[in-house]
Amino acid sequence: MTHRIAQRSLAVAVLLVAACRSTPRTGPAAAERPPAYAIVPNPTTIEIAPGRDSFLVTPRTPVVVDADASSEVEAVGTYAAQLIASRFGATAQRLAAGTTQPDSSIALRLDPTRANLGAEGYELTVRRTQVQIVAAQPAGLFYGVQTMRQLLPPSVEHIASYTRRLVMPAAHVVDVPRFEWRGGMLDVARHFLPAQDVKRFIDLYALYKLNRLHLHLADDQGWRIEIKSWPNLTAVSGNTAIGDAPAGFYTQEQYADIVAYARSRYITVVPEIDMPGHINAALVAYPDLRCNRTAPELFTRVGGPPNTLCVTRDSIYNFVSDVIREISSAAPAPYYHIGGDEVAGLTKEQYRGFVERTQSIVDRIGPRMVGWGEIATANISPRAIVQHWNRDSSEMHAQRGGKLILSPGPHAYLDMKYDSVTVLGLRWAGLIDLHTAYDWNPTALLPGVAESSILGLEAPLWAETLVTRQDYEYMAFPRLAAIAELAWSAPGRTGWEDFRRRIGAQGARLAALGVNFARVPGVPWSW
Ligand code: TNX
Repeated sequence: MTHRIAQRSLAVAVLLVAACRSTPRTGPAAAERPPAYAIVPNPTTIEIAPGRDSFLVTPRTPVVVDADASSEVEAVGTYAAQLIASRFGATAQRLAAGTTQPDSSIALRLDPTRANLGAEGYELTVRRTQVQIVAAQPAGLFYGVQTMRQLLPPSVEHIASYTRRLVMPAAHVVDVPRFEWRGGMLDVARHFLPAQDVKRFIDLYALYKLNRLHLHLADDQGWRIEIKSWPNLTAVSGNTAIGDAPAGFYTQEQYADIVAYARSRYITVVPEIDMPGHINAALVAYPDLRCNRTAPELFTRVGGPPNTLCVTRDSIYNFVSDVIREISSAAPAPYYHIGGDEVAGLTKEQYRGFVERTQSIVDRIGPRMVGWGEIATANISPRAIVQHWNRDSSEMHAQRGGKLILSPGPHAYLDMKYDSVTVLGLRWAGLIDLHTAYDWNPTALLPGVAESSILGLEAPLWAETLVTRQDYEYMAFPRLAAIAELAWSAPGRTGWEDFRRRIGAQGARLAALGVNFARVPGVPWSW
């Protein structure tokens, strides 16, 4: 009886399959498939030849570096070894002096004479017998490893798969970035991300060759970094957030650890304490920073009150300089972001006076000052960097010979909703689907601003509506990869139709990494 039913259903199944096979393609189009190999950001040149000349990676494939390699090169090799060896504790192997690269190994080698590769470029060659990554500087080796990673199947992302054998197609890639500043920003002030979640973002930034992590460490709703000389900042405001969500702050040691982790992935952390507005959390903790010396109400909603530092009172500059000094000495950083956006309640003169006086403090301490577009109205030095975000005054900074970071709200704001039914996010800068995030031209954005004034691009992720790491990931991916490609790839190497297919191939990799990316429509996602 059972046997007969089974036989009959087998017959039905065979008929069904036959019917499907012979049906002409009048129904829904066959599912579009992403390309088998696709690198994001798109390299400057890439040739791939899958087939007989593929290189086989097993858990025993060694990553080798030259006998006299620096410890930094060795560290990149160890990073690569752990990626491909599917075990923790794997390390790069130093070749014995005078020996050549063994067969079936992956070699990382610095060649300072390859000046055309710049500080971050690399050449990757995959043959059946060997893999080689060559760069002029260690950062280039690191990016070569990221490209090699994307040539391997998504299962490489599963750390512990001890039996795997991964096939890497023969390939030749020569690749250099377009822009020096390829950034993302995390708002950990409106809601808080614990250090381990920030590190996870750092790892994901590295996958797409981003090299700046801007941390928005304080705003109206919370203060997220320990300042030893002003302990109430975190004692009072370290644990507040929008909607009274659970929050926290980083001790200086934790912050230094994040900065060091980022550095190991060739990412520079850019700390921001937003001033003189967006500062309510500090005013609650220290009412004397306000002109009327009375504590404002704690603010834990979306938006913000117009309260500012009392910029005309000399003593607030002790606060400003203590904060900048402590953050800069907790972890030395080449940049310091002063915020400076959306200041209501000050005259133009008061605002400009604050920016100029704060600039002299930052200059004295050492890092290069960064600020939102509005700061360009002050008399700042061309060494400062202005971050364009809205209809602001960034162009003025280009005119004085200064550099800009482009974060245009209508394209690069990862907190905007994808479409009208996206639950998370805001919509003041418009709905930003993947196409809108990708299909814009950085050099045509601001009239009168030449490419030479553009230091690079950055995608801010504001977090008014984001609570969990999964929320942050949903808004960041895949749009962050779109901005990363515009920042890395030369104009002739970008194009929506091609990107749309290549990002589809990233789906299975992001899924293997457990990233809660938005499966946006119109992309042939791989699973
Ligand atoms: C504007 S961008 C802000 C932020 C908000 C964001 C929300 C900028 C410099 N200021 O304070 O979080 O919009 O999209």
